[in-house]
Amino acid sequence: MGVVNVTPDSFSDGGEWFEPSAAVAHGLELLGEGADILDVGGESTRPGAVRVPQEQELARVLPVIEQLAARGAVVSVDTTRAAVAERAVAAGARMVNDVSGGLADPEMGRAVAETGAAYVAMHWRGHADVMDDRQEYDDVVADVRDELAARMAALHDDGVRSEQLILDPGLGFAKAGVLNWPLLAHLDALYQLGRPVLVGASRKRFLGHLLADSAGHMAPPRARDDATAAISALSAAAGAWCVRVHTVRASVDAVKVAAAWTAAIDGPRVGSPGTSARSVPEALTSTVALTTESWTGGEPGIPAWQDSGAHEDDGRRPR
Ligand code: PMM
Repeated sequence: MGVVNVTPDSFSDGGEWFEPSAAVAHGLELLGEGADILDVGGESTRPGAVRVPQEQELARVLPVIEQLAARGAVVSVDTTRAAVAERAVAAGARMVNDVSGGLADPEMGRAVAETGAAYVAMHWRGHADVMDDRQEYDDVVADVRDELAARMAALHDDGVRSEQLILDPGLGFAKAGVLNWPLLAHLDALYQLGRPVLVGASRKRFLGHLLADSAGHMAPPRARDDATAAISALSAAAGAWCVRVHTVRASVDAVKVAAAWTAAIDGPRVGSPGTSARSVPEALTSTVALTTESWTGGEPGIPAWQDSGAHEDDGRRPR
């Protein structure tokens, strides 16, 4: 999944693709690098970010979604608002990526149920202005799993079908640097919930801490891309379904390495006992074809898995 942030202020690439035409061009470029899905977002979730009004979010994402979907791209909308999700699906998005897992908008479950779109439910404890104050865990892996299980139950009550769901540990969201590693090392805990898992580690601050120089200065976001690709390989080898990344090419290669590696052990589903964690969610395969074949700018897309921060990132916050 390639990231297309249509925001002036995302922590990793804020402002770069803010004009719709630039965002569309960037999305097409990511497809050319091998992305299977494009995740279009109009509201920054970086720590401390202030929310944008709904109309502004719509104005940012809709033209980009329309144009990318018209080019045959499988488009996801990165939003916590039900109304944005509905309008985005009407504009051609096939997936709703909600970093709040339905907690930010009580209407989200109903909207997702009605659209039938695939839905990423991420672990979340509050909006960007408060999330850094909500990092208390008894056991981060078990707590994230249990809180996601509670979200799944609530979403089911709203009518969301299990087949629509994809789960995400929410790296960096209400999680200080060191809290992210156990979540990555224990993706299998999320597989216990029986749904595919998406990992969003790309350029996050815990990587900036990991790669800090000898003076302790964090590596800047762009200097985290190689480490991101390493996480893509390890996540895929551990059975993750999808990685959400800012630069795609290295992660495509990383996933191919992981697929070949795991196939050589004992088949493609190592790390995901009891669940088809690497298979494409039914909501994407049954209601829509996960393919970029009609996109004219490059090779037909084959899902790689099947084929084989108001604060600049200054290190003060722990994501
Ligand atoms: N992270 C960001 C935004 N959206 N969506 C999911 N599902 N998982 C994530 O980890 C995630 C996300 C923040 O990164 P960005 O500001 O660079 O987009």
